[in-house]
Amino acid sequence: MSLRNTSKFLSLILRHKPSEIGIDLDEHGWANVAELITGIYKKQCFNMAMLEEIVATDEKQRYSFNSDKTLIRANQGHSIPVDVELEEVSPPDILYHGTGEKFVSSIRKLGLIPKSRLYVHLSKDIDTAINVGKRHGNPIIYSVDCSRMIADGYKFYLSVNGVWLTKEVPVKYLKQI
Ligand code: HQG
Repeated sequence: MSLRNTSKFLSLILRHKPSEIGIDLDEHGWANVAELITGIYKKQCFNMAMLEEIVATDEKQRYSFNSDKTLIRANQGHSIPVDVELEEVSPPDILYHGTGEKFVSSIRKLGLIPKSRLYVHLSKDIDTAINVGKRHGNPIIYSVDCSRMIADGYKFYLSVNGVWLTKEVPVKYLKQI
């Protein structure tokens, strides 16, 4: 398996399904590195050097080690309920959300909801949002009126790898652009 595919597998384990290799995450989303390597090794050749390379070279900086590299977690994107100690940060006036055309009619009714993840993911620029949207087909971009949401008491978080997160975005704060 290529390192890229192993990275996708790591994302499945650390965000969605640690049971796939028989491990657990703690309440802050940390997996024990020794257990993780042993678990992945049962499926494919894997070692600490490969894990370190994935973490260092991941284009979205999806993973973090703790200081002595005995623990590892995904920085965001989870579907399982863990508290990765996200920082609550005041957002820019406008953020963007890229999605697929097929979701538009539902978004018009319900606004943005996290679906299988813990948060709605927002991007700081349109280009990033287009790339996120393309994962779901023909991309559609919404702008999110964060200044109004903040004034109305909504909270925003910034993951350590720069993804903006919020619990939901009701329709009135969205504009298709
Ligand atoms: C859509 C990637 C119907 C939502 C990216 C999205 C991101 C609705 C899809 C991160 C809806 C969920 C997350 C509603 C929202 N009705 N559809 N009311 N509200 N949706 O993959 O934001 O590579 O869970 O628009 O870069 O696409 O994995 O979320 O299209 O940061 O690290 O439901 O995943 O990062 O899809 O992507 P996803 P997302 P990674």
